[in-house]
This record gives sequence, C-alpha cells and structure tokens, in this order.
Amino acid sequence: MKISKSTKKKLFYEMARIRMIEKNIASKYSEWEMRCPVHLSIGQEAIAVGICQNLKKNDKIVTAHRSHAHYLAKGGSLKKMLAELYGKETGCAKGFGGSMHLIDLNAGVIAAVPIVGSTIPIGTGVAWANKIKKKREIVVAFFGDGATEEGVFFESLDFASLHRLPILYVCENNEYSVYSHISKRQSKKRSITKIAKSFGIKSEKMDGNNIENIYTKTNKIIKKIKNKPQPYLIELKTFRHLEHCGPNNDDHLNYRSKKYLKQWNRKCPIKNYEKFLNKNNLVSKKNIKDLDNIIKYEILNAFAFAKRSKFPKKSLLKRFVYA
Ligand SMILES: Cc1ncc(C[n+]2csc(CCOP(=O)(O)OP(=O)(O)O)c2C)c(N)n1
Ligand SMILES: [Mg+2]
Repeated sequence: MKISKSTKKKLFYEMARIRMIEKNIASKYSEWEMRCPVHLSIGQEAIAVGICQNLKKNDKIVTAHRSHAHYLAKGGSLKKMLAELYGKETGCAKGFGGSMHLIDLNAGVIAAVPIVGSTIPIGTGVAWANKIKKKREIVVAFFGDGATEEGVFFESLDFASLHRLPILYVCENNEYSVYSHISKRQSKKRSITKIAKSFGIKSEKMDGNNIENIYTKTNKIIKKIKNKPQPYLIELKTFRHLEHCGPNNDDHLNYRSKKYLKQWNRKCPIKNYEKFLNKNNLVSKKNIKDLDNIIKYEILNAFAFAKRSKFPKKSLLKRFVYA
C-alpha cells in the first residue's frame, strides 16, 4: 500500500500535535490547577495515530488510564479534554472524571477506564452489540502489557473468538507495569500473540515506533475485520518516556538502565519520522514551523477555555453516582 504525501503529513501532524499537547500538560501541571493524576503517552503516539487514522468516525475505541493519545487521535475534543483535566463543568465528563475517564461519544471514544484490563471486556461487549445489530463498525480496545495478566483478557478473547466479534485488540507493550519489568511478571516462554492464537485469533507483533508500518498494516487488518467480522490482536513494542504517572522524568530512579533508555530514546517515533520526511523532501523546515504554530495556537486557546470555565456545581456531586 502506497501512502500518499498528504497522509504522510497528516500522520506526522497528528503525532506532533499529541506530543505538544502532552508537553504543555506536563509543563502546566506544577501550577496545581490540574488536580487529577495524569499518565502521559509521550513516546507511544505512533500507535494511537497509526491505528486511528484508519478508523471512521462511527468506529469506536475504548482506552485505559494512559488515554490522551487515543482520545485525541480518534478526534476527541481537545477543549473538553483539557477542561476535564482542570475539573471544569465544560469537561468531557463534566469535570467529575479527570484524565483517566475521558469520553467523547461524538468522536467514537466510548470510554477511558483505569481499572487495568477492563478495556478488554468492555470493548468486547461493544463489539458484540455491534455484531447483534449488524453494524459495520469496529471497536478498538487499547490496553497495556500489564493488562494481559488479568483474567478478563483470557475470558474476553475466548468470547470474541467464539462469536467472531469485529474487534481489534491493541496491546501497547512498553515492557513495564509501573516500575516492574515484564520479565519480573511474566514467564519468558509466555507470548501475548501466541495466547491470542491459541484462542483462534489472528495475531501479530509490530514495531510500535514505525508509524507508516502501523498505518499500512492496521489498514489491511481493519478492512478484513469489516469485511468479515472477526477479532484480531496486535502487540506493539513501545516506550514510555516519562514516569508512569505524573509530568516528570523519573530516570534517576534507575529502574530502567541507562543503556535501555538510550536505545529507546534513539527510536523516538516523531523525531525519526520528521527526519525521514525531511530527507525525502516531503516536508521542509518551514512546513514544520508552520504546523508548530497552528498547533500552538490551538493549544493556547484550549488551555484558556479550560482555565476560564467554571467548576461544576456542588449540587451535582451525587447526580452521576450509580452505585
Ligand atoms: C485492576 C487494577 N490493578 C492495579 C491498578 C493500578 N495500576 C494502574 S496502572 C498500572 C500498570 C498497568 O500497566 P500496563 O497495563 O502495562 O499499562 P501502562 O501503564 O504500561 O501503559 C497499575 C498496576 C489498577 N488501576 N487496576
Ligand atoms: Mg505497560
């Protein structure tokens, strides 16, 4: 599949936009106005963008605690997301949810759910509903490597395989669950893609930093799922640049070796794609500067909107409590 010049630019633009938004969140976090925990996706943007660029508006996604990149890549409102992080009534969850409970039904973002593993059964349920209603939509359920250690992972895969559900399971394997490396949590012989295959689900590993590869491969997979409902699972190796939760770098804690950090920092999906586009005369330095300015302006406006919005009324506190 040949990627057009305009799509290449779009892939770059979307990744750069998400990166800049999260960098702004990180730099403004110390103002103590955003009071919800934030799990930044910096370093993992290529996965969200490469996949979501292949989705239609009515396709759905379910995301977890590290939700910003998925929400934004799927077209979720930036203003409503930032207002949510500031706990304001204009937020996408009316200011009651924060970063880990993003939602934008207009954009097909069904939910962000921070209970590790829960995007897997929720996505499976949505896909089942779509199948029953004969909708030609697909669901993408995003989750981390840690989530594959939950029992619902196995139960959902079996159910999705049995009912041939139109769902793409996306495991973003950044090798860590908080500070624990995967080798301390999972047997060396364990393979996430092989587990999926054992349930009869087609499955493959991908490089989570190669945006074009992710885009072209998932384009084919998504078409297949739409033509003939069936589940797929992909596992993408990736790297979280910052601390598990919060706006800072925590490299001084040394739970990831200097060599490991150096290797991964060299693979930054955005810097490398910018170099590639530049080298192939697809974007000039001036193009990049112009894009930067467009994004900066949008971000400035969105933060101003979030800051000037009001907090929700106290009387609403119990309105959305269901249990
Ligand atoms: C059921 C449950 N157990 C534990 C937690 C605490 N917790 C939040 S995020 C996280 C790590 C999850 O790791 P992974 O799924 O690999 O996602 P990543 O943070 O690497 O993106 C844990 C243990 C939780 N939110 N839910
Ligand atoms: Mg992880």
